[in-house]
Amino acid sequence: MAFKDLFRGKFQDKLAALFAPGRSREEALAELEEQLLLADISLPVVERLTRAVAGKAGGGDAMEACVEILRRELLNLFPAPRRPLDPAGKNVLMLVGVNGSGKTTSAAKLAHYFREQGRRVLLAAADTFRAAGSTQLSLWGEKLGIPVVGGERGADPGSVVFNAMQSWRAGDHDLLVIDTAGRMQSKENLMRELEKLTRIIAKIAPGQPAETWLVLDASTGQNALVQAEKFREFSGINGLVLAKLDGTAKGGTIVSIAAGMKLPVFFVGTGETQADLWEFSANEFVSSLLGR
Ligand SMILES: Nc1nc2c(ncn2[C@@H]2O[C@H](COP(=O)(O)OP(=O)(O)OP(=O)(O)O)[C@@H](O)[C@H]2O)c(=O)[nH]1
Ligand SMILES: [Mg+2]
Repeated sequence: MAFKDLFRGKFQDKLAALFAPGRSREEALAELEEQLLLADISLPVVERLTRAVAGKAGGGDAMEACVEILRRELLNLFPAPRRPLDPAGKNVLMLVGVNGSGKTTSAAKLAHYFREQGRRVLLAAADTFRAAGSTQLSLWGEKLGIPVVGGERGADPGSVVFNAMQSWRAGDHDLLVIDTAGRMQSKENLMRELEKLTRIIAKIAPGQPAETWLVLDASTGQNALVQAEKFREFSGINGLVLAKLDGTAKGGTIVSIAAGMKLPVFFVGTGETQADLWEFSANEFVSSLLGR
């Protein structure tokens, strides 16, 4: 499924009915508020959006005017875009997140994506916690023809990261993509482990990881903000990957996170194969949400 088609026919049909002729202004605004909340946009953001639209609702061509105000306000919520990973540089990208959010799949997809862009990519399977954690990424590596540094189950993830950093530094790779074990943001000891991984990386290569991205399941809803805050505290995340966007009508999570955390969304995942990864564009996303 193409990224721009993800939300087609979901939110915008409701939007069309909202400002139909004959509706009262109060009715339309109350319903807009409800629809935005149902799309999983957080209450403060919804209030801000409806306030902006409130000035315009009612009257003949109100619909178009409202949509344009909504578009402008939604776009304003996103932080200014930044290009991740200087193509000429030698970089480390680490993926973190709660259990099952889509890290391993995203690591494989991203490795594939950047390899297609001409980068020489190395993968590190630093999930030694789950029995299948390292195997899963190794299988991806075989399928994609990308080397993977792994470790035995129960091994110290720090040692996997250390080994991968050595290969990356010594070898022909310019991008190291590190997959980490899933962890609940409330588990302090596991969060400390992440802090340790970051320290190991920075010690070997100051300034790295250049990117640490939180992989979020797109259907997470408001808990995403809590996750983002904790992972930022322990691993200094500076970007987001939104996985499983194909399984949800609730793209609103993206809006809430963007507004709340001021974190750029770099990629979205829309399926289980390496092709199901899209570079995120706030413009395309908002157009898709509004259906125009
Ligand atoms: N439909 C869909 N499924 C996805 C997507 N990304 C991942 N999945 C599936 O979601 C499940 C979990 O994905 P993983 O990549 O293993 O998640 P993880 O974060 O590595 O999980 P842990 O390592 O256990 O924390 C798998 O069955 C994936 O195939 C996506 O964008 N769309
Ligand atoms: Mg995993």
